[in-house]
Amino acid sequence: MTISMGSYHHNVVLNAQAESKQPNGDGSKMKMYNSVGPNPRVVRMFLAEKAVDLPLEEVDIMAGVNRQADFLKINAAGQCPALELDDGSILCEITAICEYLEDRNPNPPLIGATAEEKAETRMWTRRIDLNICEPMGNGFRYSTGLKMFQDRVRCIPQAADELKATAQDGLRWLDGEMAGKTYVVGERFTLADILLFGFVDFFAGVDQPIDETLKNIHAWHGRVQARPSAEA
Ligand SMILES: N[C@@H](CCC(=O)N[C@@H](CS)C(=O)NCC(=O)O)C(=O)O
Repeated sequence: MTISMGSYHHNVVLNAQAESKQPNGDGSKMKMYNSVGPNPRVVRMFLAEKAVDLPLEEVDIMAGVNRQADFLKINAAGQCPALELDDGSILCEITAICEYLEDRNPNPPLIGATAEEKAETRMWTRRIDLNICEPMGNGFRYSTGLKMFQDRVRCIPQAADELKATAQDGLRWLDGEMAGKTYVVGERFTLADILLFGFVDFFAGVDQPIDETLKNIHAWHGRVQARPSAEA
């Protein structure tokens, strides 16, 4: 693929405890268009948990390269990450990418090993995405991130505070649901944890700290932060 975006290549951090493997068998040409921000990190963490070694090509989203014609040919939505498959086709949207990676690399299961486990993980992932990640991300775009996003997407600055409060409502509800659990679905570490961690960890460092009264979320955050994949 001939795109010019001042990019360079490096490989995702691996889970040191697991044996490194290629995503798609020997000779795979799969790679991921990567950037700063919570969305690519979710996929990098997912890969690290599975000890899958994948080349990353950096895209400078701060400079808006992702919104220019060359990158729009890769992802028409103009966002990162994007996964390029062996046949050159492109897969976008982080939960869809993780689903694909799980299908290609079932172990360790991060979505589930049975129909019931998979459905449970998808249920929590969807709740977290809709009730926490989306309002959190838009709350940021419409306030702290306004300068970066105002010429890229429709921004609604007057909604920012309410969106941030909505995300906090979602976190408070989840905090209650997490009582007595190690991870979001119980004892299994899953995509739901990785998604939540990617967003909460990023936005806590920007403009949406985790309320100190959310003890279960804080304890969970510490457990996930301690996993080697959190370095991805
Ligand atoms: N729904 C998308 C969201 C992707 C997204 O918002 N990525 C951010 C980086 S964390 C991005 O590309 N931001 C730059 C922009 O939107 O211009 C997904 O699931 O992959």
